[in-house]
Amino acid sequence: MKKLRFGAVAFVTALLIAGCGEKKKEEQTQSDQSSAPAASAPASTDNQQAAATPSSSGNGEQKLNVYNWSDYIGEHTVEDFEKASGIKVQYDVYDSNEALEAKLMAGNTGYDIVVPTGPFLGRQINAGIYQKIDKTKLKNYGNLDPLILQAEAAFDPGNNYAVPYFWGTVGIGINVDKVKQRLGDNAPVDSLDLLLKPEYADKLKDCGVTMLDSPSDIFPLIFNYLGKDPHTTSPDDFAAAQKVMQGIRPDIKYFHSSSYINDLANGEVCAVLGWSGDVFIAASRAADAKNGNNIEYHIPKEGSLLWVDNLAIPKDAQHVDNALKFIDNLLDPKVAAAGVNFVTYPSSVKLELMPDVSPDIAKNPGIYPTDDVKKKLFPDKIVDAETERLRTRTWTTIKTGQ
Ligand code: N2P
Repeated sequence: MKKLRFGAVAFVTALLIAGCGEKKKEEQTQSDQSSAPAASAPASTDNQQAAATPSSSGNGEQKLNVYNWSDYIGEHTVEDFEKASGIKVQYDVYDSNEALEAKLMAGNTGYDIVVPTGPFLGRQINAGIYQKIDKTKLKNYGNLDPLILQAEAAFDPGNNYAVPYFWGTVGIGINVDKVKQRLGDNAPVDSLDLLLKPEYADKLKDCGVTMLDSPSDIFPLIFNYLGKDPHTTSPDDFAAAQKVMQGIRPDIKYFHSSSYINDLANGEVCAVLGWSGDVFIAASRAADAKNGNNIEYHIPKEGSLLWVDNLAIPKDAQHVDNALKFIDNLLDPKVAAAGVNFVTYPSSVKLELMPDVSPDIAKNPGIYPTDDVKKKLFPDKIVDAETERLRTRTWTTIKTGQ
């Protein structure tokens, strides 16, 4: 398989110390956490969240407006922080870097904290939309894994503008019984063949195949699968990826980046290309519901993308001190461990500082990949504007089934 480039080696090496499993959690209802006042700027929520317009008035206000990925924080983290700090948190969620970026570039979001993935963070830093993090106000900063900091420095030189949060991989989530019923016991469940080859995908169509609606996650995987540089910018390579996707497009029930969690848990879909922790959340929900759906996650044997999401403070944030308090709280080992146990993503806080992380999670190679698996992972990379346009155009063509 592929040539790991420079950064990749450093990045993967960087994460060799991290370790991880499977979990038990109740369904997250972050919408319940957002209470939200009224006022000026922000925004709405992109998904299932009740829209609200948080206030973003002046300094000293006991408020904080957070915009995070859905299913991406400990069950009680927000309410515990509110109780301890007296700060009222307006908490909204999204499930797409592209959607977040569009909002951020338009400006005046009213948000004090957002959580972009590495390459998006890098591009947004270059666009000048973030303020530097005052690390002197983060007493827990030293808890961060230095190798993850080093990896994120590829996007944020000096780690000046962001604090790494959770990280993970892109992989295959399956309903074991439904897939094996259709493809037999030797189904290639750890290979992208399962989803990208019509001979398999056609047979899974009736039980539901889905993919992330995230070109920045899917294209690198397909390029890598095809033996190309995961971050190729070649139009011919995009055409080749498009051809692969068009071959299985009729088998895809939908492209969406959060609905698949519950659909997988409930047996509405049987094979997904999704994010690691999200598939484990689906597994936990199915187990909690005792609905007989046995969900597994597999990092593709062909290799996968290892990504890191980062906490950042927009330049026009109105509650910077509160944002720093919230970020510092997320870096507290107990809070971070509760987050890991609930969302089943590895934290950027050093694992050895979090004895509260469930051993099932810490030892689960689908969550904390083993050293061998890490060798197959490659890092994210910023794409140039022209490639971004090509990527978006190709993705739209694929999704619309043209
Ligand atoms: C959380 C998904 C976050 C992963 N549900 C995207 N980087």
